[in-house]
Amino acid sequence: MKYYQETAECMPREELKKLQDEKLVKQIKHVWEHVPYYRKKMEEAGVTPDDIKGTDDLYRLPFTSKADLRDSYPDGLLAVPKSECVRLHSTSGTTGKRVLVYYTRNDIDLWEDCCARALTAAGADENDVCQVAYGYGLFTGGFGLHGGSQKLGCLTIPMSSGNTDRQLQFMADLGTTILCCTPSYAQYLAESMEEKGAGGDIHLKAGVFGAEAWSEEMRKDLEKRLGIKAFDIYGLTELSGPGVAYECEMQQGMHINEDHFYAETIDPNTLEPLPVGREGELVFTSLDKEAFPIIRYRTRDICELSAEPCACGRTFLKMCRPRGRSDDMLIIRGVNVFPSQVETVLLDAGYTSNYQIVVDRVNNTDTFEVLVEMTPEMFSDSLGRITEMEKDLVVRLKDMLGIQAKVRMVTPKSIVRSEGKAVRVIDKRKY
Ligand code: DLL
Repeated sequence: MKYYQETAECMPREELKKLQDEKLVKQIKHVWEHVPYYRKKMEEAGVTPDDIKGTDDLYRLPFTSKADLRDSYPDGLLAVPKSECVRLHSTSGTTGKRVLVYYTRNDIDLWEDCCARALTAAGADENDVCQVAYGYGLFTGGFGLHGGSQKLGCLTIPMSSGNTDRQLQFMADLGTTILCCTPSYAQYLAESMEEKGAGGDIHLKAGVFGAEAWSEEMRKDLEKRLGIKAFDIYGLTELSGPGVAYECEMQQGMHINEDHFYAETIDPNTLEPLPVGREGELVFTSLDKEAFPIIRYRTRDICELSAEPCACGRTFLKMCRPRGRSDDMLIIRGVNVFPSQVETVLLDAGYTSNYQIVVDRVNNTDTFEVLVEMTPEMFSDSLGRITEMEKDLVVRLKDMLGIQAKVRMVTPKSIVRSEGKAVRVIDKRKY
């Protein structure tokens, strides 16, 4: 546990607060002096750096939204000369213009430190072989975990995502002990491993899975099928990437790297800060980023924070698994539906997380269909039972969501597998 003891993770909370206050004061001065966009927003809100003495004054600062970041494309929020930057990553841009995020050498160091902490919390050390099967490239997953793993001294295998046969081959031949990828890709790897009967040659001990919402039921499923302990890791490009928060061996929420990121939850409608323990939208402020500092960034992720002391000894606040993004939330016939709720129902009923939600609007009414893939065993003894299975799921989904879904069983392997973030929702409605 050498790495973990050398970091701020177990700092007494009063000391941590002092550190956060000091860092915040500096960070605000930094953006005021170097990012005209932030300075203008602060001036409009009637705030100057002198008003910010610590995190208790944070509520006075304006929020930053994804739209602010997009408007500043390609480098409007850059706080240092480009010559001091050594890396760039970007969001996927599926819902609009990409957001470009820049890093100085220190920013990379800070980020890798966060990821090294996450791997340590999952039980990794220099004796481990860590296979990084998140995508490498503009996406932050691959490079983030890669840097953390290398910093920790693990033998790091930069596999990137895809080429599933080679992933399994390397796990067996190189004795991989830690697997890092999205939970949906882990599920695909587990499925392929079972099909090939390769389980006997693979000796994983832990998985560090994140980048998308996944449920407790999916954790249990992955742990059983891969013979591992599965740990959650959270992060977003705008803050640097993975490692903003991570699970420890207690597996009861993710510790936030609070010496680098200050977390708040707000009511997404009134924008008022909420007390710790109340569910709301997560908002983050970076405390020591150089190239791309970010102030009160609205993540759209809905979750709650917890100050319960953790048996692992870490003093950092924890966040629960995000229920999903507020912009992933579907409103179907006036009811809020998170894909993660559908997943929970399916896994509880013995299905896998290979499903797809299709929403449309016919005659001014929303239609809500869930395509559920049968496992090969279910398929072989499903003769005459399909209607029964569908009816059972309709009842279970109604219990969970409060609305009626149409359920359609589909044959094994008919839902496209994902090597990165899974696409679970097809919303055909025209707004
Ligand atoms: O997904 C960074 C990352 C890479 C995190 C690898 C963990 C592991 P983005 O592509 O910018 O960055 O997407 C960020 O993904 O706002 C959440 O909605 C979602 N997300 C990330 N981690 C989790 C998680 C990376 N553990 C967005 N659980 C975030 C649920 C997650 N959602």
